[in-house]
Amino acid sequence: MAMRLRNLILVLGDQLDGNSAAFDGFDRKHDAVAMHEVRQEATYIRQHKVRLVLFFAAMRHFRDELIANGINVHYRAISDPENTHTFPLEIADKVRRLDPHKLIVVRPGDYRVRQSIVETCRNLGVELEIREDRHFFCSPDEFAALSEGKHLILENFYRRMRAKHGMLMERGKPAGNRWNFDKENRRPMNAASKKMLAQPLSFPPDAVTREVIDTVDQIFKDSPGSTQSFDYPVRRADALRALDDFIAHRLPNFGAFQDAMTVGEPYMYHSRLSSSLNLHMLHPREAIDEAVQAYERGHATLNSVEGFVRQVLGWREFVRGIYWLHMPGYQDMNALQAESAVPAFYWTGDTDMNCLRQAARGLVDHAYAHHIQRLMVFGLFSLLLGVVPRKFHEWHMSMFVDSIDWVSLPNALGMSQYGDGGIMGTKPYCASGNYINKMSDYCRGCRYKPTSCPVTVLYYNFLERHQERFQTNPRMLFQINNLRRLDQNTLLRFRREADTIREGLA
Ligand code: DLZ
Ligand code: SF4
Repeated sequence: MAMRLRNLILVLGDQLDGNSAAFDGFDRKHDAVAMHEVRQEATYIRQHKVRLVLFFAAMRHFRDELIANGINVHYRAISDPENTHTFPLEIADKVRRLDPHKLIVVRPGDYRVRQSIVETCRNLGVELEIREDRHFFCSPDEFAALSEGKHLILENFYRRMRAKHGMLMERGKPAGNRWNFDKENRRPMNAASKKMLAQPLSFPPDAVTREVIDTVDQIFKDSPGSTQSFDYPVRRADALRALDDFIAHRLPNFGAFQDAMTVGEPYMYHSRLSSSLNLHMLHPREAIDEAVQAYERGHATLNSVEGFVRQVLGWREFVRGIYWLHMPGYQDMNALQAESAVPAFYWTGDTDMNCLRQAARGLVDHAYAHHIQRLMVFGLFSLLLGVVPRKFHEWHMSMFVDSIDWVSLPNALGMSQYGDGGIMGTKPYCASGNYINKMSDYCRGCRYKPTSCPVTVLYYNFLERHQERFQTNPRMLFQINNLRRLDQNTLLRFRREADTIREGLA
């Protein structure tokens, strides 16, 4: 009689870490791993081809590493004719064939997926153990405890994380005696700094990835984007090389130019590590440790290193905490009662507004835009236009190589669209075209002027539409007062122009 399997470890596409809690106590003789490429995950929202290639290629490389380590992997490829293409049916098939005592999974990064696995195991009558994810510094329980009875804000959370984990701390105090170097991190690019830019290391596809590219081009030919310039890391060894490359060549200028944007440069001084981190090929501790060492040996300044640590140890952990604290209600929040759809040019870049065209071009080519393009170009325009926050999040999930529900929802719906009414941030990130003009060279190549372009028109219209709500918010007072200085004719003109812009984009 065949022996029953002891534990079947389910590894999801964003859990590619051989040291994850899923493998604690793993016994090669009695346990096995199951991984599934399924159409359900590729089509529940349409997805950029680069994103699909990244997930499938990284999953296959991880599978190969596990097999090389003597681990028994039951892998279902997307092109397998027997593929049922959903997690529930694939799990049911494995449970029927392998008859495991128990299924083990690390907490999925998507509430929807977690619910589906819980329900599937309940229906099948198989025991399920969900293990906490060691990839993160702060567990959902710890975050909930920190939030108990108060509105936890990023700055306080971040300081706690720094102190608790001893990151950039010197004798109990923050390095440099300051927690925050944001003021030094707002330099716009100029010709000289543009010349210094070093492009991130490129990882040309190997045979495994090339096969995935062919499959994606065949099966998902109607998906957005193109696979042509795919060059993301898909193996842990490459993710580590990408980290070294960032530390050596871009971290030193990361801080100063953190908020800058410039024509034709999708990456600038940003790390381009988010896809490797979010698929768990890289641990955030590795990234933070290397950055801190770069500061300690004098290779990078404190404002750069602190800015990077703030993103990884502060912001990234904070958004995940917010996600698990507020799901499932969070995804439908729409505090400003926005009603518009995502503009069609968000998928193509086909617009005469240069800021949006530049950001969308990088997106169509690489499934990537850096943080400030996401927040202050795409996010800003959607906020001002009044796009339904969940729709904006779904577009962000579709088009970005690094988006997983836990990270996209609080960033897109919450921080950028103010859909949560102030849980993530105390004020909406709204600004006029003048902000984009200050932080980029986009306006120079635009047919509009920043003082009267659609961004500015929609900005004043946004303030006017929501002034009652924001006039009591001290952080918005300056902007509301500026609005009130405009004469009635100008306001009326902006109102009419805003209506015309909305109609044109509907
Ligand atoms: C994004 C994605 C895609 C495109 N495909 C798969 C897949 O085929 N199999 C899989 O296990 N995961 C995939 N993912 C990631 C999931 O959509 C989702 O983000 C994770 O399961 C959450 O932990
Ligand atoms: Fe964007 Fe306005 Fe500047 Fe044109 S002028 S690039 S629309 S901010």
